[in-house]
Amino acid sequence: MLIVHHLNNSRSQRILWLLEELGLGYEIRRYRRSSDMSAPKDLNAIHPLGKSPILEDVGENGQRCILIETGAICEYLVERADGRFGPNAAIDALLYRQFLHYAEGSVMPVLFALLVVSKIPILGRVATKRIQPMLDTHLDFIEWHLAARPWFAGDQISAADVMMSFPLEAANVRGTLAEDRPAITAWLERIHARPAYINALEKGGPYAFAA
Ligand SMILES: N[C@@H](CCC(=O)N[C@@H](CS)C(=O)NCC(=O)O)C(=O)O
Repeated sequence: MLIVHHLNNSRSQRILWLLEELGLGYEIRRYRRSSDMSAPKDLNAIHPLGKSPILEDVGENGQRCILIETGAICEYLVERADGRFGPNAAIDALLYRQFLHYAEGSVMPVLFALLVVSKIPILGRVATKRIQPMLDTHLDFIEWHLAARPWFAGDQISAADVMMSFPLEAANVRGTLAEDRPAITAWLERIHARPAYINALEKGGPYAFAA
């Protein structure tokens, strides 16, 4: 049995979306962020880092496996679904691997840095001016990439698109996408229209990034 330890308004929404796309059965344990956006301490009882998503897989013999990191969880679920949403003839395996890691490895750290400095008065404005161009470089690269293909790894949607959803949704709601990135905007519209995405939103509860 698959259990998703899910924090509202967070990266773990991607895991719910992927599970819905793959049609795998799962349960959700919900956790609510506090006013400073931190996760409740109950999550530390599941994993010492206390961050979401956490996937718990309980085997028929009661054996319990705990997995963290959205990208690793996506790969695990793709394997569980016999490779669906993973590389195939319509998916470039190298692009798939690259974007599966790029989302959390390169884009999210810049977005997180922007979020942190935006909360610092005066000096934060100076820091934002230094960091915003770093994000713009990523967004320009992504725009160029998506202008040439409908999905991140080729002609078919894959777990690479699932991984890229959170950083691009976060950039979008913070107003950092700007109108001159039509390929990214069209990609966001495509993912938001998918029935599995909509089902995941209904199941996951509050998620402020699907605008
Ligand atoms: N790279 C990790 C990041 C995990 C992470 O930072 N999760 C955030 C949710 S967006 C969290 O749990 N934040 C609450 C906290 O740090 O207290 C992943 O992709 O799973």
